[in-house]
Amino acid sequence: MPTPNASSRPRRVNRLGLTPSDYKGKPSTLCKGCGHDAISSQLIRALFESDVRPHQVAKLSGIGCSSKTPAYFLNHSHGFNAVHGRMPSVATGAVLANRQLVAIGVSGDGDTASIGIGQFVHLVRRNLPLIYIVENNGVYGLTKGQFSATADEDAALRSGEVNKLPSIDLCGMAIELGATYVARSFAGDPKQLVALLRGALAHNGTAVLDILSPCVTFNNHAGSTKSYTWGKDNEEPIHIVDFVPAMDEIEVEYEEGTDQEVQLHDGSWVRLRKLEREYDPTDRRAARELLLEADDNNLLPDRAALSRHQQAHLPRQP
Ligand SMILES: Cc1ncc(C[n+]2csc(CCOP(=O)(O)OP(=O)(O)O)c2C)c(N)n1
Ligand code: SF4
Ligand SMILES: [Mg+2]
Repeated sequence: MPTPNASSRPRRVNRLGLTPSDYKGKPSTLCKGCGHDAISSQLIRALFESDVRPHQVAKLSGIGCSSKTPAYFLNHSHGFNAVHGRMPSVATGAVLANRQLVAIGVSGDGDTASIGIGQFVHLVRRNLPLIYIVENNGVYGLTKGQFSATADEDAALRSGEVNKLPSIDLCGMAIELGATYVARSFAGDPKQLVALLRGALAHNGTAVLDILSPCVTFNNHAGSTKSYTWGKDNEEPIHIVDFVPAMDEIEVEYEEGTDQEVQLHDGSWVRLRKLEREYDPTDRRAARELLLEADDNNLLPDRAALSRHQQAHLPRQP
């Protein structure tokens, strides 16, 4: 059987008719393998899958490698790169000035837990509608890898220097401050990350996402507690996270003996036929004839299309 080539494959579009490429940004200038780039990729996916209108998004950040990342997703949106640790004030102004904005703040552990801690605290306390992403690598990546305030006690730098200060747990702090959506994830867990980002996009209030995001240049070695290996070895999911968007129930009303086409939430169509009142449900032969007639009239689902749909949507068998 001939396999469809790339050009004959249908373009993947969301409910706005946009493709994943419409959610991309400029090429990244970060180190190859940096956790921050993995987070940007999952943001692109989550925004596409949640049908977010790019022009309604405001991307806000401070200073750091993490704070550079808004340039690497959503080319067609608004953006403001604030002073180090001051993203929350700029975000507060933006969401108060325009209530329609989808505000996404991207920060680092230095930007949030060190210089910006006061701003973070007040933003969370106010529960402003903003997705607050902390790309947490335990170091100041941009200024060559000094410990930040989220570095774990006894974690070591590559140079051998050991952190003797207790770390600040941003999730614990956000919960203490009354935050309404708090999650911790890992840049190396795309499935969990997309679900959490989609949940954050649907949330009304501050959504704090503390994401372990390894710095491959300064903090990805054996003594680090923010490396890819550490993340993989110590990830203990509390839940299997998934996101199911809230949709209105679809209702139809039509006459007996007639057809009705109904559009589903994913944009696809289904044709319904209501049988006539005189139809006898105990007559096996009549039932088979009805199905054959429907098949002759191309009213049954196209088997090839159904099989393609199942392959694309059903979970793989173990
Ligand atoms: C007021 C001010 N103080 C210090 C700096 C220097 N500086 C730039 S980025 C940075 C830390 C960035 O660390 P983090 O927020 O964790 O981001 P990362 O680079 O690790 O992603 C520092 C201290 C600055 N730009 N401005
Ligand atoms: S220095 Fe670290 S945080 Fe910065 S881009 Fe490189 S790997 Fe990423
Ligand atoms: Mg950092």
